[in-house]
Amino acid sequence: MEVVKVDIETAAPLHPEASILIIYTGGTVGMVFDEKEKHLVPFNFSQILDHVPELRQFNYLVTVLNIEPAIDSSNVSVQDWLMLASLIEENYSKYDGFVVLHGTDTMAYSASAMSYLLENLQKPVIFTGAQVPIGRIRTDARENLITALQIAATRQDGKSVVPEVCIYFRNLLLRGNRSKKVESSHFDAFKSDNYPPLAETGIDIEYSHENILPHPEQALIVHNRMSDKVAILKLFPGITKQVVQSILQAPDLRGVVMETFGSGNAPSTPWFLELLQDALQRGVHILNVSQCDEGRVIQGQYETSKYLLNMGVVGGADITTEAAIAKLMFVLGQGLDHEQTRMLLCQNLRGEISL
Ligand code: ASN
Repeated sequence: MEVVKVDIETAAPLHPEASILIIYTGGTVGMVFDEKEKHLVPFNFSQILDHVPELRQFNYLVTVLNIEPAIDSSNVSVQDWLMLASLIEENYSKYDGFVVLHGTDTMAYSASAMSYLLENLQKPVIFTGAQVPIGRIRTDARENLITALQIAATRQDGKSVVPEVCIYFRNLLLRGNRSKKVESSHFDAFKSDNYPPLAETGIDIEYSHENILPHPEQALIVHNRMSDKVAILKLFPGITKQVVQSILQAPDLRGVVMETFGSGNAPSTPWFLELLQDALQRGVHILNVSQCDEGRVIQGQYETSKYLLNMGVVGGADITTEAAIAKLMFVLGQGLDHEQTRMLLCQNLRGEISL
């Protein structure tokens, strides 16, 4: 993998309003139609002004870091997340804000992962992308990119207005670790059902300051470890012992996001309880996340979740599955003992849950 730097000629003022780093990772946003091959191919980002000539009007200094080869976001890996976090670390003092162009399919996972890796973030890291490639007339890439740049550049009293990892898409600025991709064809691809938007855009960009995380006092800490010894176990009526066993007894497993029903309920069949108990006794952490997009896990509300609480399954409150798996990978990567790991899993680390 290679990182190629391209400086973009915007209005190039002597006194720029802000300096922004765009990191182009891949995804539909950066595609054009290859007439010869008859399929979508990544375009060379040095030509971005041909596709978004409006960038010339900005009083910002804009630099693009192009990740080559571009990543279709279905291929994004833990290594890519760590690389992205270290690129932001290396460039943190040089820029006022960061825009990450990323495929939409796994953007909510990547934004969640980044929220954990970048602790005490004081500057915006805005993920965006597109449903229609930048080279097409009806693309949504242009509007998404332009507004993401404006949000990344917005400051008040010398401080960034949104010191968070966010997703900006269509007309919503959402906290990254509260977001989900909910649409594969319409332009309003992301939702955050359990947390209000941080801003909505129309004629103006209207920030909901009360929903935005406060500026941290401490300096940025960039973490560089995550564990991939994790799994997601999605329950469904009729799930068999073999399926649950194959997940909970996977070699080296350290953590499981268990997607349960309603407010955190699961079957109470003896073989299921025994498999859970066995995994917990082997030190596997189990994080209970609801399959419902709204509401929260309340272990103990029903009999079918009370035993989970008693066994030591961690209630995930209103966390999304995307944020839960990223949190598990992050927390397990920290090399803490069992109890400390469990405590971190219960805590609200980056605004991902309401307690
Ligand atoms: N397959 C693409 C991706 O996630 C979809 C997109 O960006 N709209 O990389």
